[in-house]
This record gives sequence, structure tokens and C-alpha cells, in this order.
Amino acid sequence: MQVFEYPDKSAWPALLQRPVMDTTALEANVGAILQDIKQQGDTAVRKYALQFDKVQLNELQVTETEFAHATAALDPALKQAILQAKQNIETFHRAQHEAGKIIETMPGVQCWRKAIAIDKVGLYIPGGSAPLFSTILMLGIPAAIAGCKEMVLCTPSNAAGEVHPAILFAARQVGIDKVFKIGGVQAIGAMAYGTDTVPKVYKIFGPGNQYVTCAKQLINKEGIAIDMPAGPSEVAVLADDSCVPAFVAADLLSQAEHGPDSQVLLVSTSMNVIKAVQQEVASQLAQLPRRNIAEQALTHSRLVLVQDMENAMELLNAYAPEHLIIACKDDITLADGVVNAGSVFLGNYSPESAGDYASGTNHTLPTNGHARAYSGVSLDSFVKKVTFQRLTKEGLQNIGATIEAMAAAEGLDAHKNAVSIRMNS
Ligand code: HSO
Ligand code: ZN
Repeated sequence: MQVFEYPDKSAWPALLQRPVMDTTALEANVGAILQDIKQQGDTAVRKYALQFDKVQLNELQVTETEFAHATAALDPALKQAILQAKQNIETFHRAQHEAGKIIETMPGVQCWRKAIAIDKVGLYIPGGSAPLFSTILMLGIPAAIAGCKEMVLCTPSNAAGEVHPAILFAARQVGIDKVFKIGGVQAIGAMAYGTDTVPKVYKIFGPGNQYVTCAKQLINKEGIAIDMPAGPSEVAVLADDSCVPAFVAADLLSQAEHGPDSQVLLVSTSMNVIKAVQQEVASQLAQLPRRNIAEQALTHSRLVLVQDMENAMELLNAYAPEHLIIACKDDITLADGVVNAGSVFLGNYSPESAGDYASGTNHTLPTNGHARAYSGVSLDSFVKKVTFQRLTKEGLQNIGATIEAMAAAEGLDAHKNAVSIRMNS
């Protein structure tokens, strides 16, 4: 990990740069696969499963028997953990529900807003090295609370055509029963366009590799909504002398183990802290089964020594991390200074892992600096807010002249007439 001592502001942009992911080179290939799925449906889905995932899929949809086997096969302690996490995530997301209040802006002019669930949503859960069943909770729970009528889940199977039991168990727990053994670009295409087996959805959620990300961007251009622009995972830690270097190191490594392109950043006012964390990272890394991945991520990770906390917060707001851990004695006061971050973890006892799995907050968060303008997934991501209004005759009399004046000034006489005709009736 590279150390930067008191970097000048002019050096910040280079220091805060993310590993670049340019999907333009992929677009032609990914676009061709999507076209094929659009035209050939399930036939194309099977063809690409064989070509890319080396799996011959007869039945695309997971059967009841498979769900039952998964539940029976899963370790009871893991089931219990999933249920506990589910409960906390439900509690936190249920509280995000807003009652649509009727607002009377002028006498007789009532306006209100109602959150209505997106009818059909699709969730994508990647295969690969870690079966991210926790992401099913993070997406499926708010979708269920919002009241989405159709929830579809696509995830690749292994070469034997099996899906990880924890994925099936988690899906069942959140009320998803349509699970398809489809991965990659094919999955995004199948959910975007619909096939004979896979229902078409209106919004697609979930992480994925660069091909999946590119596919999501392409179908988004065709009018299907997506959760957010995705990029590699990242964490920034702000630590002072009150931190426990072993804890900080563990947090940095927990994010580094996600993928070789993950990025971790430590910002501190103390060189002692930086040195101690460095040492801890080295010794903890040696013990990790995924040390190869974490090691690669650490090559583009940074340790930054800054003058003071003000400087630190300015730097971190400029970086806009997906996760921000504040391991400082004034963590609560410092939190007031956070402007750009996806999710913030305060104090020495709030590891990112808590939010990744079970405290209740959502782990689908804006990466790549998008935290400057985007929020993470929440109940809001699964609803549309529809506005309603009802004007009484008196209400229209009260507001009519205002509308007529504005419509006339815009030269839109038909608009003006729609009011005048009523006022004069
Ligand atoms: N840290 C990831 C979420 C996750 N962690 C899932 C473990 N499982 C999001 O950046
Ligand atoms: Zn994680």
C-alpha cells in the first residue's frame, strides 16, 4: 500500500483516482448477445450458458424440489443467521415507509404523493468465487416491503446445474419463488426483454462483473430502469490515535477481499496509526484464504497522512467512498461533516461487515464517486412516487388567474383555455 504524506491539494485528484473501468470496448459484444436474447429468447439463453458457463441447462427455473433440498441441506446455524439478518433489514427498511400526506397548497387545492411499488423487478446475483446470498436479502426485503408483485431472480448455476443452497434459502425467505439458473449478460437480457420462461421486468438490481454492468447500462438505454451505476467495491477509513489498528486493518482487508479491483483507503492524522495498521494488514493478510485477491486490491490502495481532521474530511468528501468508517474519538461530531459517502460506520465497534450482512442498512451502495449524487438502495428504489391532486371549483377560482397568466406568457393558449373554460362555466 502506497503512503502519501501531507499531499498537496493539487495531488488529490490523482491520489483519489479509482481503477478505471471502461466498458465501451465491451459494448459491441455485449450488445450482440442482448440482441440474440431479444430475438431467440430461451434458445439463446441456453446457448450462452453452454458457451460461457459450460453448463447444459434443460430446466431454466429452479423447481420446488430444489428449494426443498436447499433448505434441508443448509446448516441450521446459517439459517438462523440469515433469519436474524432478515429481521434487522426488515425493521430498518420498513421504517422508511412514508405515509402520503395530503397538502392543501391553497384553499381547495389538494396535492399528495403516493409511493406505488414497481410491479415487476428483477434481481441479479452473480456466481463466481463468493455466493452473495446476503445481496438477496438487501434487494428482496425492500422489494417485498414495497409490494412489488413480481420478483424474479437470476443467478448462474454451477457446472452440475445446481444453485448454492444459501441463495435458494434466502430467496425463499424473502418471498422470491421465480429463480432462474441464468448468469451474466444472458440473465440481464432475459429479464429486460422477457423470454418464454423468464418474465420481463421494469427494473433490474444487483451487482455483477464488467459484462453484467455493461449489459445493465445497455438495457437502461432501452428504457429499463437499473439500480445504479456499478463499480468495484471500496472502503475509506478515517482513524485517529483512539483507533485499534488491528480493527482498522481487518476492515480494510474485509473490503479488499471482494475483488482484485476493490479499493481501500486509510486517512489518518497520525503516522503511528498508519504504521501500526500497515503492520497489522501484513500479518492478518497472511492468514486469509482469499489473500491473493486482497493482495491485488492492496496494490492500488492508499494510506494518507493529513494535517488535521478538517483536511481529512475534505479529502474524504472529495473521494466520496461507498463505505466510510470513522474510527476516531469524536466520531459522532466528525459524522456531521460527511457530505459524500454511501454508508457511514462510526466508532471502533462498527465494522463494515455489520452493514454488509446484518445490522439493517442496505449494502447496495454507490461506488466510483457516485455517492456525490446517488443514494444506496432503499425502499425508495422499489417504488415510484406518483403525485395526485384534486381541485374544487373554488380551488380553481383561487388559482386560476395565476395559471392563466403563466400560460398566456408562455404562448400556450390551449393551456389557458383549459382553466378559463372551467372558471367561466
Ligand atoms: N461489501 C459489499 C457487500 C457484501 N459484502 C456482500 C459481503 N457480502 C458491498 O460493497
Ligand atoms: Zn463486503
